[in-house]
Amino acid sequence: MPATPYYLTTPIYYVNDAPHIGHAYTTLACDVLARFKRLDGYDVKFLTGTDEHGQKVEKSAEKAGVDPQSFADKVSQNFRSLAAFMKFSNDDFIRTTEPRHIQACQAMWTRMLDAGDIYLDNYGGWYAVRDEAFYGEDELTKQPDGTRIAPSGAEVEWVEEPSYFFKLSAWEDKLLAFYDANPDFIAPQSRRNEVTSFVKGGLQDLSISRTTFNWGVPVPGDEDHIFYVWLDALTNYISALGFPDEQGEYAKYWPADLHMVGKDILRFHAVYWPAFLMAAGLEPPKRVFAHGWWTNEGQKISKSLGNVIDPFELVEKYGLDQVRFFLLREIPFGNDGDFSHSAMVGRMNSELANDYGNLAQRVLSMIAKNCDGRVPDPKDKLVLSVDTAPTLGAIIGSRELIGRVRELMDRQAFHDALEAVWEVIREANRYVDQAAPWKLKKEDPEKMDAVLYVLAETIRNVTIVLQPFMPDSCSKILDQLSVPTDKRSFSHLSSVDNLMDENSLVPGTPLPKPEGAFPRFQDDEAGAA
Ligand code: ME8
Repeated sequence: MPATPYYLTTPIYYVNDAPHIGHAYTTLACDVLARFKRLDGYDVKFLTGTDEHGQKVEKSAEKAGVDPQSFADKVSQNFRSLAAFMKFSNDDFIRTTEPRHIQACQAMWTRMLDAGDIYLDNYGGWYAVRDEAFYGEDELTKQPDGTRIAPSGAEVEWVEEPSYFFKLSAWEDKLLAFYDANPDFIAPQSRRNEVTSFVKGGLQDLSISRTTFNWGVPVPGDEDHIFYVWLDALTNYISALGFPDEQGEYAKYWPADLHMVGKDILRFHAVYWPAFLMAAGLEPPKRVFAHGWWTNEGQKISKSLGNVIDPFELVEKYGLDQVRFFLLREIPFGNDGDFSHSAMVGRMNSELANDYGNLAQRVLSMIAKNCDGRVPDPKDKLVLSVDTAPTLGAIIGSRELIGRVRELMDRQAFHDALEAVWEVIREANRYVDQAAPWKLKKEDPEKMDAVLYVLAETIRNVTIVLQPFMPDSCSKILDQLSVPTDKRSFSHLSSVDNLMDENSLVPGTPLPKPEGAFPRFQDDEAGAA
């Protein structure tokens, strides 16, 4: 049977600025999920890319004194470098200035036009270049100096120009019916409620073309107009699948299983995008997850405050897997989170170094020292040692783990998935203390072998499950257990009803010299952590 397709996407990032921790966060969440699904046997397509048109990019290019295309080329490259640096496993990287994308946008326009959902009129209203969004008067706050700001804090300006409109108002009931029929379409639940009330409040037709500048996709058949950047940008999710060709990748991967976005751009993905698609006679995506917002030591991250967190610097300071782990472990996915040095070091030292690293290090060193550096042979004591173990849960738990974790990952509950793994890790550490294998060396060496085998198997199972989060460190630990590289997917986890099966560690296999995978972070600032 061919593997089930799974298509997931990040937002495409504006090339007005260098990538920061927020961008890395969204792509990281997708990367972990993509790796997880691959290990679980899916045929995954994971897309990221850059959003290169629009007034915001044009203005940034102007400020930098270069033409928009050269500017986009340069900044887009920074996003690619970040992806490589963070070991993101995206299968494609789309840029909205590519011919494949422009072609898809124009085909999308033609379909919406042919369906009778586009008409020409004049637009007069407020526009925020920073958000590339139109706002109604009632959404704005008037400042003492007479200027207005959007709910996002962005300044707005009055725009008047001829414009094509999309008949969004006609889609209100169909959108509500769609949300009703697809209760998992918007997550988390609180966001779903927000979107539903927004739509129930009434939708206005949406301006979808601009005429006062020209950095955009030309509207087919009317050279005075370019696409409104959001219609252009959203279409990336299908242009990367070869649309308008509806065979091939489009047939295989659309509708997308998941669009991962920040809460700032949920409305575009959960309201405008499904309406555009339905108008064009195409299926809406299956799910949009809006995650929360990171602040830095309690403050909003912004260029003007000078507190932008550079993901490159972060990784140099703490290590790649440590940063990957922290970002998904520290806060329940969906909530806002605060980055602080002490929280980072706290997680590194307690959960990575003390819990997981120490478990692996203790068990592997004992095996190196007491079992001649080979996987110990539990013989017939395996069952006995498990039955008599004070904390039977360690190994049994590790074998059941994937079922729980899979269910949590399908809800993008990364934090809970990691908690489920840590419950087993903590349990395994208690088992080490209680079974005290170092004492058994003299008293009952066979039992010592069985206890160490149980622990090594627990580490193998837990580490296979953790690979998507910390690929390098997990690979290092699996190397130390001599697990062959083609035996590291979820189908190689041991089964619950058989403590030793064809996937389990093979007694007698020589193991390399153990090395710590998770060093402690030490500095004065972290002393209290
Ligand atoms: O909105 N915390 O691009 P963008 C968490 N081009 N996530 C953050 C963040 C923070 N402090 N800051 C940014 C755009 N993000 C459009 C998208 S998609 C068809 C077009 C993340 O460069 C978060 O995912 O402004 C947010 O939604 C995205 O970056 C915005 O990136």
